Amino acid sequence: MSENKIWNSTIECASEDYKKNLQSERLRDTVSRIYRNVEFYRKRMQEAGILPEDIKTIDDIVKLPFTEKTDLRDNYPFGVFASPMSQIVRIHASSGTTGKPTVVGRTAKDLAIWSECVARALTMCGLDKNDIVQVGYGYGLFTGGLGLHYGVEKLGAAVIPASGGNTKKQVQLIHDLGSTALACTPSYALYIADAVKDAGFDSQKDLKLRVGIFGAEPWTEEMRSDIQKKLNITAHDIYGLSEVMGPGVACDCQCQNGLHVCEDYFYPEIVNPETGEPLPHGQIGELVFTSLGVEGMPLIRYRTHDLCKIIPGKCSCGRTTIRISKLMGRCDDMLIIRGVNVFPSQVESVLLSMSETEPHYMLIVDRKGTLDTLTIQVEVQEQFFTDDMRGLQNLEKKIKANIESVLAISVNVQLVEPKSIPRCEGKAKRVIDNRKLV
Ligand code: DLL
Repeated sequence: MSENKIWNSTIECASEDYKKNLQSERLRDTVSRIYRNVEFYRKRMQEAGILPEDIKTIDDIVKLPFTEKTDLRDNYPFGVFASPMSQIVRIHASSGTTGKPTVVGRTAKDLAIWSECVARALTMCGLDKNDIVQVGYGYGLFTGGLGLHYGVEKLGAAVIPASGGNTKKQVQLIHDLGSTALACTPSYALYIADAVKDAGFDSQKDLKLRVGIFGAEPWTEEMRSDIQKKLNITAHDIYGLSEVMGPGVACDCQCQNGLHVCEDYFYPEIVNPETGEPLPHGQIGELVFTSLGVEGMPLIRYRTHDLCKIIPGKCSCGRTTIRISKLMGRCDDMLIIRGVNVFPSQVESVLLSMSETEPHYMLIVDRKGTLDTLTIQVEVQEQFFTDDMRGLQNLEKKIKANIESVLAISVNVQLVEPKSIPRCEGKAKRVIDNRKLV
């Protein structure tokens, strides 16, 4: 295993005592800041009968109430800001698929924290100031582009602010400018890998790419192997959410065994998604974050709705920061079909384990009478999509059997032509749930 450097070993390799003291001090400051400056939080704490003085150490965090995305929407746009507008220097917003967007505000200090966290992440990925990092995340209200951008500059590497889209141009830039790293969503990385092939390039011989920094959507280990093979790179997983900061809250190191959390700024907990009860390390549940040291919009016990577990034990890279497992999807991504829990990632794993299929798929859920049906559209590899109807029927049966054995419900499989499922330049859309329209 290659020896990657560590960006900030004082923090990333700190002892438990050091971390706990720092987290406790920052939690006390954060709680008194929001109590003073944010009416929403003051009311919430009063309702729960808690005063800032009740929070003495990080272990007291469980006394504090949760914050939900709906709380941010109810206080739209600036109601949970803890700094006056004169100190806010950046505003981002998440795409409001259901109604109003969620708006976040950052001070200059917050932006410095963000760049620090992304620089740590990029160092985990084995990058340094000699690298050329092409950022293919969208620039704009979405935090992906600008978040990565300033982290690359902080690292001292060269950033190519390509933004999302214009895929042919992305390939040309990777080739002509010798980009050594690509940051984008994993689904877009696959799209780019196809475009590299279509442009007649061999990723091993013609490109200098060696690292991928992929996140913003769930992806499986099988997808990671596929991208690594197709682009001849090491693919890293970067996690974050705009409400809490943006990309860089956590990232995996060369061990690719869990994502190290910047826990000096974002304290993670895992709770039972139904009851909110804290769960012990090693158990899967909903990830919850509390900001520590953030000024503009600190969040207290923010329910991410993302599912994962905390990985117990130390990582062999030398960092002592807590690790979360690869994200398993969102509580609200989970489809319940005829009473059975189904995650799109389960289908992705099956498709990637088969040589005839592509990892491009769409889950379509319908309700016929009282019965839910799940149809999975699957792209077949070019060489298998022939006029041989019998061959295609057999392949369809094989895919259906493989998926049914994993999901434990019956499904319809529809083979579709190569490249017919819409590609995404940002986050992929994998589910159409027509039941919601009924
Ligand atoms: O997606 C921030 C980001 C940008 C992260 C670029 C990584 C890279 P939002 O648009 O607010 O922010 O979406 C946050 O995306 O709650 C997860 O459900 C999902 N997500 C983000 N990273 C990962 C990941 C950005 N590595 C939501 N694996 C989160 C799985 C992820 N899901």
